[in-house]
Amino acid sequence: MTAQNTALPNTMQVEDDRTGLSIGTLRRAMADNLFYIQGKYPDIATQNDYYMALAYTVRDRLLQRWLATREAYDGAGVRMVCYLSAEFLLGPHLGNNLVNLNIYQPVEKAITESGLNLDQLIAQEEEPGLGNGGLGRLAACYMESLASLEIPAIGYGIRYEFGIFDQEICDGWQVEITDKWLQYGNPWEILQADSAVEVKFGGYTEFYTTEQGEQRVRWVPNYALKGVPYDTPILGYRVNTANTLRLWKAEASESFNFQRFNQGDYYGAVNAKTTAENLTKVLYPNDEQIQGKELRLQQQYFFVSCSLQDMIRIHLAEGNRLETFHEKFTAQLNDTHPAVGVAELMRLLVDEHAMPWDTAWQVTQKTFAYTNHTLLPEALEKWPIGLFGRLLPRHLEIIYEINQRFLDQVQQQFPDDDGKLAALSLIDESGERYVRMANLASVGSYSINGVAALHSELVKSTVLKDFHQLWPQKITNVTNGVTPRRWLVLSNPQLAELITSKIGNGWVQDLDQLKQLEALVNDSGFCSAWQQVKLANKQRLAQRILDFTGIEVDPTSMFDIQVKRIHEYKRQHLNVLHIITLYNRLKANPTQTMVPRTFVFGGKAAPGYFMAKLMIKLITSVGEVVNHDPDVAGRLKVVFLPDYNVTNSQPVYPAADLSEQISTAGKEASGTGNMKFSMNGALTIGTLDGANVEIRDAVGDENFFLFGLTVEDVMALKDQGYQPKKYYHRHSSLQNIIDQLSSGVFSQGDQNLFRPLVDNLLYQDPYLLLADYQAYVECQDRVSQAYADATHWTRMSILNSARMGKFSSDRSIRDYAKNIWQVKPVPVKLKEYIQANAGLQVNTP
Ligand code: 26Q
Repeated sequence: MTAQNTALPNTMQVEDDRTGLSIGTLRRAMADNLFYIQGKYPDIATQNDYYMALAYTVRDRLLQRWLATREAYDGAGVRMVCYLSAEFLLGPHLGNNLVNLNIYQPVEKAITESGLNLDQLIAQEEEPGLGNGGLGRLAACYMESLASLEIPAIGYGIRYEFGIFDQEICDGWQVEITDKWLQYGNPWEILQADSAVEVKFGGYTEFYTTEQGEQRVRWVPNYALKGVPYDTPILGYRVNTANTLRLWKAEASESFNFQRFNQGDYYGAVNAKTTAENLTKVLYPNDEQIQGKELRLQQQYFFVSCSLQDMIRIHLAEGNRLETFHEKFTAQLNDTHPAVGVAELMRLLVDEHAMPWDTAWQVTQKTFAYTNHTLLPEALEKWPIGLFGRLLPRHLEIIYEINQRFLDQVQQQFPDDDGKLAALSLIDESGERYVRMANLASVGSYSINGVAALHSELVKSTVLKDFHQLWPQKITNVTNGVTPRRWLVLSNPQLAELITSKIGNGWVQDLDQLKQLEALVNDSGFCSAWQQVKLANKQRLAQRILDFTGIEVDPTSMFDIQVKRIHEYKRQHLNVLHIITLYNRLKANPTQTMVPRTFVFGGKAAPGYFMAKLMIKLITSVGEVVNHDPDVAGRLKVVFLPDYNVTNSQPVYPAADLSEQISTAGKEASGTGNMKFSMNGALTIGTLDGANVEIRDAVGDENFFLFGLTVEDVMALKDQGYQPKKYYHRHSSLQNIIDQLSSGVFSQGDQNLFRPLVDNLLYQDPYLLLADYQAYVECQDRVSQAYADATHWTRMSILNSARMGKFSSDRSIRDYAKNIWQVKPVPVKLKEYIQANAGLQVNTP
């Protein structure tokens, strides 16, 4: 038995009937919960009933830690991190909580002894898909690391009734299905009806004079909603810290709309309720068509206003003055989605708490910090002034006021530089007028960061160039990271055990310790154990592929995997060009030797993003041809795994040999999947983009397959006038592929199906696929050669894992804590449940 397997958890300081962690106590708790919560005897219980019983059993243990955590923070008087994010892509809770509570093995034993299967129960959980992709998943990793590092933190977001859509593949096309994650109930959340707040919308503003004779502004809104918080405890790894994720649900505000009731308009009042609840109904997909959607701005303002009101309430309840607000809270803006918070905090302080403007502005600027996740100009958020002013009239005034004072200051520093003023202004006045959310976030924050070294440099030199010149200290870098608890211990238990058997389990909390594996790369026993784990993981994924798609794949072939949102800049279609290249080689010479490969794709396309959906059809269509061609003889398989989400991704990373990170240089801010692959021993084929640059630095050039244009090359090529057609004429194999796509070779003779894609490549190719094609194929040939030498490949695989310490989200959070937030850990002691409940008393909320 390895250290990780020890049955007695080290957090178990207290054993009692309600919260104990021994097998006997856990079994009894499960039986009780099946009876008292699900209302079932074992003989009629379903798998889902057992899942729920287990989930509540685990939740009881979380709650004990969660309450202890709140008590520890109450008196501590320390600064708390508030992570404001429109998305938290948590993934399923059960397995992760078992790992972090250190009761995975005892629970597995208890479940097995009861004749059940833990994996099956874990698979019952519907994941909360409250995010689109990287940004939302990053928020989830950060919440886990904050708790693991015992840092006082609260995550604030939206409790969407429908998360990211489920994806089905029909006839090779994506079909979107509503995500009904709440339909069987959510055992991990706790409604906190007492802490509901009111949020106002619309209407107008007016001046009034106070009794003291001061002129003030009053916002007379059109309607108001109620924000109701649902809390989910986020437990750290083997600590007692369980922080809070507080997600807001919109409901009708009875108090505001009471006139309706008084007038007897019962149906009108009920109607208002349905309208109100629409606000948090659905997560918006990260779509090109989204610009200017009113409901999206309502969502953003709603959750930010709820959260800031909540923070102010906590602050005042602890007997503090609002002048010290920033000493007790720092609010991290996860991209610009919560940036309206800058104006909202000003409004709350100035209008509702009568603070002088200058003081309020100082507090505000010392409260917020902003993380930028994108350089794509089309992805920078801006709101038409008309829409903004109709929904948030007072906030628009406040933004104008902030802008005026800010630009006055700029003008003093850079007299007569109208270009600079126009670039820095919070208002885009180049055509139709817009509020620029990145500028609002930048002006209102004490720190701005990018998410990888290269990205942060590009933020300084492109999107926020003028801000960087104005405030050279303000923009910094915090390279993203991922939590090794979910992405190694939970997803790849066999590899985790192998590692722990050699170096102990300290690496789970201190990922740099994986370095010790370097000493083992020449240990043949260790290398073959490493290979066996990889093979077993590939066999498991092969089985899932068969179950999900009906396609049989060879677990000994190279698993070449690209999983991420489907987007032109991520270039899944470049990967396809390579697949067709190999296919054509086999067609030309069926007897040639070739390293067998299984190409796996997964990812969702935004419902309104036509080209991305066509890319999915391209992948599945090429698969149809390649997978069934007798000349290929099974040496190439192409698979599209439907419904890529956190749950479905967990078996993918451990099974990868090759990780595809092939975005056009300068377009992928960081990437985080790249880190998950490498940690699990996959080698990367990638461009010098996002965190790939740092991953390559860490693992060594010789353990990374680099290809393609650099950011500078891309800029130079575009400057000189890029002509994709030239590359088409230059490389006959490329020409051949493009012609095959046009002539219907992969679309059953349909010459129109892929025309939009082909025309885009030939005449625009904004992401430079054709320019990078040759280098990519040559690099892939080097990959195949390397793979043929299994011993060498295994060494490179081990070195990738061994050198990934930097990419733990613990390191990212330590960077934020030290360089940005200035916060320190607060350890939490457990209290005995019985003792904590010795007497009952009634408190006012
Ligand atoms: C915006 C307006 C309206 C509706 C939706 C959106 C929206 C939603 C989500 C815009 C963007 C997103 C998500 C962006 C995202 O995931 N970015 C990724 O962030 C990761 C974490 O930093 C990086 O690793 C990726 O490189 C970056 O693409």
